[in-house]
Amino acid sequence: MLSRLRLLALLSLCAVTLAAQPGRWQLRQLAVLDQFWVPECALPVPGTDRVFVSNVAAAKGEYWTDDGEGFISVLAGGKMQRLRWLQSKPGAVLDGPKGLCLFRGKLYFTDNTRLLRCNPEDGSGLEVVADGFGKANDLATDGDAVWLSDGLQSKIWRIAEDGAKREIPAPQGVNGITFAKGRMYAVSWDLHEVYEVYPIGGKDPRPFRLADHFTNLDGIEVLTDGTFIVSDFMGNKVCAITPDGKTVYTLVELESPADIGIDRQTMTLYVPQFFADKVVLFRLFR
Ligand SMILES: [Ca+2]
Ligand SMILES: [Ca+2]
Repeated sequence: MLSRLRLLALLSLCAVTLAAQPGRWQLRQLAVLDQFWVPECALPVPGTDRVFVSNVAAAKGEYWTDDGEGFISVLAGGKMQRLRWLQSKPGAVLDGPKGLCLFRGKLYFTDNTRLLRCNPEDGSGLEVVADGFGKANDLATDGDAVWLSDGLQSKIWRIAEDGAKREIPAPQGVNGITFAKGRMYAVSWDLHEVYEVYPIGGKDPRPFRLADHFTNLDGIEVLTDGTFIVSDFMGNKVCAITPDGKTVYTLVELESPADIGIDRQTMTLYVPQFFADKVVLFRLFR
């Protein structure tokens, strides 16, 4: 019996050693936070230990319904600080908060067909920036404007501070979007592919040709070294893509990972688990 256990331990050690290839990023789980209600997106606030988490707060299949239920949580120091930091109330209704972004001192978030913003300190001054989207999903900023993906209309919009909109070519079923070193990237849910897209416009998205690796992509972030981190929601995994865009490797398998966020100072990866009502914290290392 003992020798069998020893053999098993040895085998699992071998598996870990084989998985850890030099130069590749790995994850170590730090914590699992619960209490959320259909969490979609985690946004670490640069230079602080605060993290915003959007909660769609919906019954099964009602994730895009204007149900008057939705809230934003705040984590601090890797723990829940306030579950319902911003919650829906008469006159300031939230229906299904999803993508989050900080831009010029305001917290922006998508909410079904709308783009909203408020004061990131206390949630005050909630207002509608733009409306009329199909399924407003992720947000990102290049420092000049807020960019929004619409998965239903398969569009990416640039939205200025005053709400003025401009559209650029986007892949069908566009979901996560992000900026890195002056370039813009997007993932498609429907086509399970990663793309470079062009903020200037006039140029079609350039696919990475990695669609065989994924099922339905949700979030995308880029590390300083150029490594892409993507969440495959229906594929139940978070993967890394080498900076050359050619090689995919799995970092962790977990249920329904949605729109991931990274604290680049501590290299903490936040993974909202949409169907599990949890957010898992990992340390990225290599
Ligand atoms: Ca809701
Ligand atoms: Ca995102």
